Amino acid sequence: MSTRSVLPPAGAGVLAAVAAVAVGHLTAALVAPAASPVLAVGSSVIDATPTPVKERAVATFGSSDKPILIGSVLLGTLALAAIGGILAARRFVAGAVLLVALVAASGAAALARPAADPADVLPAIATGIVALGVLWALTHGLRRPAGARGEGVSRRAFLLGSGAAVTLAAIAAATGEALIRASRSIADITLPKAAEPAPPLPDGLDIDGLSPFRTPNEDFYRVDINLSVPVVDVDDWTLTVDGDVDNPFTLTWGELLAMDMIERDITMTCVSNEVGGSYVGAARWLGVRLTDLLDRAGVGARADQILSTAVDGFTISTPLGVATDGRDAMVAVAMNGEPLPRDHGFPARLITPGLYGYVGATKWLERLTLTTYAEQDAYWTERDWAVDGPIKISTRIDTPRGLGEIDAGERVIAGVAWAQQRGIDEVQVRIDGGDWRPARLGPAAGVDYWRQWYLPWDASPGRHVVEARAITRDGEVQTAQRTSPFPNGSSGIHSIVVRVA
Ligand SMILES: Nc1nc2c(c(=O)[nH]1)N[C@H]1C(S)=C(S)[C@@H](COP(=O)(O)O)O[C@H]1N2
Ligand SMILES: [Mo]
Repeated sequence: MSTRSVLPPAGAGVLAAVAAVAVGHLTAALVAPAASPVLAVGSSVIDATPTPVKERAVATFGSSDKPILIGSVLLGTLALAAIGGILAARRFVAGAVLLVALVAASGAAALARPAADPADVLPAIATGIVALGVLWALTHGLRRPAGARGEGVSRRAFLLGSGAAVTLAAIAAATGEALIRASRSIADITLPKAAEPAPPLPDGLDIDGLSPFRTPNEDFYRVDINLSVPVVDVDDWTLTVDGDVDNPFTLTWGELLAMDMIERDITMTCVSNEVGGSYVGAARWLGVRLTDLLDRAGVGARADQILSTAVDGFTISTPLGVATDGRDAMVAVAMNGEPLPRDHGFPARLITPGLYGYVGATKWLERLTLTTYAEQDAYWTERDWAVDGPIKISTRIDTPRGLGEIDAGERVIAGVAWAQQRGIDEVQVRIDGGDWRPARLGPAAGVDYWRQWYLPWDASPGRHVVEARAITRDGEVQTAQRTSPFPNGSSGIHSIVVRVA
């Protein structure tokens, strides 16, 4: 075989490997970054390397030991893939077997990692499919039809195919890398201990169909204007407090984490939540008390709002007087014991108990500017939403489901009620317009947290109207009044119709 006839197939093998490794990297970014083919092989090389050799390598290469290792694995792979390409040009199966063996090695390496799970083999599978597909296309698939002038793959088809493979590789690798960088920074975070921990959350009621007392992060409602969630690397992130302050300052992620942390159980709600709706969730938040940050900056006399800005430029304004009236407003970094999920504002967000999210819960926070309403508008206030959004007293019937059908007999009506900053003192239930009867309450976890409730019900066949309302600790009885969700939140008696068979 001449050099000329060897080079294109060798190149085909290399391109197949590059595209495949890139797609494997992207797949790994989605399942388990460490299962990325080259990284997985690299890690098992590290694991298999005797400690003295490792130490030698570190001594020789210093902190570039990892890039050098990864580079060597990649070069070795490409060399073998080139041989695979040459073999494949003669007999496709021969080359394919070599590539599959390489891919299998990466899959085995991924699965051999401590804490590996079966899904970690997916990057290897994706790698294998792309490797074989590109190899086939460049060595056989693009061949001229039998009988056409010339033979083999035309130069033009080969170049087009190669271009496509390189483009695929570049896009997949870049996307995968961006995802991994961000997810790695979340996984690596060690949360500080709270200087002011919350008491243990009491065991809530465990009733079929009733919201759990604490909403798991993955079930927490998400409301924002973002099509794609900002991906923030904490190494590039800072929090600035500026505007009408004596000492504007900027904190790095590490500096923020070094501040005293408070831990609080707070129920959040969206102003767009309709009576009975699902835009409400209850979580344990860990963060820096907002007033600690403001005191450090020294707020000037003119400011009447805190304008907070997210990394994507979105803004929220929070009334300064409300945020600093003694409630536990904070810049939160953790939710239910984990760093904030990206959907919920990683790495830091504002939480203002008692205010709807649009005026107090800025996600992906990066700046707090002390200013005035006269001077500056935020995203929603510009759109004429109320500047102050205190959460209204609310009750929701979780079970039975509205418009649902249940069997007659001993049933339970159950739900949640919240009136942040005020607390729930009583929940009452009324069936078919009869008397309001007190429901039994679940445990309390402070005025900012919702309360579960339930009432046993001997359900008779037929169609029934079930209503629930709450009474706050300061004696306000929820009324049937139902205001429009915009601009300042709906409140009203949750009323459902149930068919009992
Ligand atoms: N950066 C940013 N923060 C935001 C929003 C947004 O669109 N962008 N939406 C707000 C609204 S309207 C609500 S109700 C809460 C919702 O927070 P969650 O998605 O974590 O439940 O976030 C608030 N913070
Ligand atoms: Mo909201």
